[in-house]
Amino acid sequence: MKSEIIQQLDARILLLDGAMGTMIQQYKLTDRDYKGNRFSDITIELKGCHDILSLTCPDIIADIHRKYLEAGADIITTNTFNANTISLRDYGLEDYSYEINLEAARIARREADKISAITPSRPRFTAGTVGPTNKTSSMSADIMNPASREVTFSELVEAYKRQIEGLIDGGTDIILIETVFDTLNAKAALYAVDEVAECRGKEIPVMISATMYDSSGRTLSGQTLEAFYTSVSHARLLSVGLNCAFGPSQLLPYAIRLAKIAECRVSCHPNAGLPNALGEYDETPEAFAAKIEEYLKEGCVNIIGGCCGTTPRHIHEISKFIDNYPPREIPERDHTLRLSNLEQLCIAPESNFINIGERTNVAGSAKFAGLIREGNFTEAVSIARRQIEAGAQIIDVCMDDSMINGAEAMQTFLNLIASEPEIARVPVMIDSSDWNVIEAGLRACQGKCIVNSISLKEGEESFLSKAKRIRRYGAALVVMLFDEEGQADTYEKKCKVAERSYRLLTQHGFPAEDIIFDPNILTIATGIAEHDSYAADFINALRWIKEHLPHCHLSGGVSNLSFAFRGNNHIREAMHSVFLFHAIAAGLDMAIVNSQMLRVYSEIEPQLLTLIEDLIFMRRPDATERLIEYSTSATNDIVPSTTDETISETLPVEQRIRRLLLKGISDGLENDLKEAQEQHPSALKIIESMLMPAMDEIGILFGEGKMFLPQVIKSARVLKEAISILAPSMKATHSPISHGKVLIATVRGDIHDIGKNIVSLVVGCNGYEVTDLGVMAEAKMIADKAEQLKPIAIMLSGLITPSLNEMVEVCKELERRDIRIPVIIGGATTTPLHTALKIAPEYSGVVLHAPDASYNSRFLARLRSDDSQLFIEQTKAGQEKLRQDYQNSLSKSARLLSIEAARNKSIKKTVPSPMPKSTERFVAIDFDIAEVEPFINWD
Ligand code: THG
Repeated sequence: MKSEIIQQLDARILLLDGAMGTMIQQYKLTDRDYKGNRFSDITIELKGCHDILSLTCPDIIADIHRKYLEAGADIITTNTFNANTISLRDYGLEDYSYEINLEAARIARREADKISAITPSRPRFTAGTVGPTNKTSSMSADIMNPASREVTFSELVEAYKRQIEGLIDGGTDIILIETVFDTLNAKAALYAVDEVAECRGKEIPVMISATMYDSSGRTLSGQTLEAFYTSVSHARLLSVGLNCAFGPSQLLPYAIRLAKIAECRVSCHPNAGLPNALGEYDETPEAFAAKIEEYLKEGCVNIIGGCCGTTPRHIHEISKFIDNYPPREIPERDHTLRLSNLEQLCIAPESNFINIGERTNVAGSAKFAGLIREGNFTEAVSIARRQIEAGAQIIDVCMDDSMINGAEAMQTFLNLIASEPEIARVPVMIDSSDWNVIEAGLRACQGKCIVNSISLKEGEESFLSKAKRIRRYGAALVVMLFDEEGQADTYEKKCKVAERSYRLLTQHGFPAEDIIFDPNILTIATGIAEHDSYAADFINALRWIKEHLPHCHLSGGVSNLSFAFRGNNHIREAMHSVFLFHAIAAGLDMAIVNSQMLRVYSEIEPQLLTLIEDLIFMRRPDATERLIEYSTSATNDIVPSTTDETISETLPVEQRIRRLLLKGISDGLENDLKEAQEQHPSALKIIESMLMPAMDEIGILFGEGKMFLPQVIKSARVLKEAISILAPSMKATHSPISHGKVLIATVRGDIHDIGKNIVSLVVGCNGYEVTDLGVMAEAKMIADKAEQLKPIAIMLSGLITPSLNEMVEVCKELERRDIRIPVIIGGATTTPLHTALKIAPEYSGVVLHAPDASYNSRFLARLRSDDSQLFIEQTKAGQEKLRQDYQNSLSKSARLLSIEAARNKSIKKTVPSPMPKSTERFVAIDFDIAEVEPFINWD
């Protein structure tokens, strides 16, 4: 049976009330009124402590609720924003938290019930307001000590529990966790709700609502909107939303963004504009309501209302049209594994392989262990940074060591990295076999982490109770394949334990996509015959799990594999790359690796490759001996590992540059480029004939899974460096005349800028004044700049698939502002078809697609020329034809499909592919290549 509130939300958009504070101020209450008789002997001033009024002036609070209900509010919010022990302590009133919440909930309940009785078809609801408190748990208030916190997660949970118990006991229908500026505080509130719900034996519907701080679109604690949603999405939310912040117009783009991703209902209750110099809100009820109507037109909300500065008149204006619009529909769940820290990381079936940095592990790195033991956290933090620079997309943090207080070290380390934006960007994997250390870690992260790990080692009860706690903290988890009898070391046992773990977890409501199985990568080539099958068993188990346990994910700790070759990094790196190559093909989604130490699969000497594959796939009984023999033979000494590689000077300069790029090494780059410039005076020729072909090769290797992201990142960094070395001589050869301005940016959500930078350089050399907005440029920022500069063209760049959508958003924003400047689209995932089908229709100006970097200068020349109008018309006509052809092909294939379906009676269901090879892998790197590739016709 659906609850009454769900039935109502299914049917219509619900109207939330407006501000409590603004209304209270109108009563011009004195300190005496606030204190009433009951608190008259308190010496400290209570004026301004609105929450106490529920005890001392209940009639006024009831009066305000009634006014909002009469204005048409469906949900009224209790007067309890600061009624938690932490905020009340400022007034010495912390002991009254429960009572204040209880009474406030009762007042709201009475008023709502009175009106519901009059309008039974329109039942009214009460939401217990839970504010953020006046302290933050994820940032330090002490500049000198970034690891300190003025409030801890556990203190917040206690405070919130008291408040929520009062609200629930007072009969509140919903808990509204609002004005979230620190997601860790909010997660503590969600944790408290869960505990109270369990204790009271009932479900508590929760609305959660964040506030954005500035136009960067982040919360005060630095999270993007997507990262915020991911961090709280574990709670079975009634709604997620936004409130307070700037006025309704400025909040709308964020509400639209949230509506796209939220798998629950969406709410929004903005301020009545921004406060003026006197701290008052000027937005009139009519003007406010007109802006709110935009939300309803966009179809992006299920609950709407007002925050600071709004009054019953504002709410009444909205009530006039609210029923004309249908509520937003909730999208289907897509089973993507979403993680977060300051940013979001999505792991979908078609995603690239994710690498997790292993170096911040006291058990896996003597250096890191030494630093933690001696308390040198500054250096320890820089190890995390270096891994991320080398391409780690998650970091594994482990403090399990007999000489270290694990829980303390975990907390300190995580607190410290939380204040390093470059590190806190990526999600954390909390690696410990000690439950206390895991909890200490979970209490220190505002993002959605991965717990590494739990298993059936101690039986089902302990396994499930840990999983339940982990869920309450909002994390995903790694399940190691162990059971009561020990480690699953054969293929059959791995499959059996995985299936049992999966069944237990999913039956208890744990989402399958948040389960990451680790089938144990064990050491091979130990000389013990039973160990020979470990690698093959792992790989086969991956395939079985992917096929039989829907939506779960797969991981492993790769460096374990090669312990037998400790001290010989060359062999170890090669083993890891070969193993990963095959494991990824079998379905491995992520792995704990040393991101700085991965070799390129195709660069492994053929002889060594054969020896390793013999070993992994047990192709010969003497595989171990042969590899050992190889590793100790003299010939092998001349091939150094990636860590200390130098490149032979005997190779021709093109070859040397190619190898530097391929291996991501910049030592000697400058000299080699100098030498190349002696042979080819044109810097451009060097880019064309040496750098681009090498990047092309990297793109292909990456596409084939023979290179991993960290390696590609290293190569990209060397390419960048090469370009910056060549740039001065390119600029010098060009005249300083200006052909006009252009604006260029990598769009929001995307940080890739190699292609963009090269285009920027090339276009600059062609005599245009380039304004480069860098990466992650918001639509608003691009439009603002375009209005200000009035450039000849706006160039949008993006590497990843989500950038395609973002480009559409940018064009919509330009359209909204009546800008008509030509837009040029470029980047790997972009195509002429997508441009014609999805982007161009949103914009009245022309949208050009540049298949590679050389097109940009050509387009600009055409746009400046006398026949520019013709060029624009031809482009638009070409795009219209593309759209037509596409429509025709669609209807053709639809017909074919229906014939096929009739023949087969049913269309085959798609099974999860055991080979999660994405086209994005190809495309991703192709972009940089495509964009930087042919500079033909350039000068
Ligand atoms: N599965 C899961 N978690 C794991 C593992 C796993 N966590 C720990 C471990 N295994 C993965 N991490 C490492 C880290 C380092 C090394 C191996 C695995 C390693 N270190 C070098 C050595 O010991 O020779 C470097 C030593 C040094 O620099 O001091 O190999 O399987 N879920």
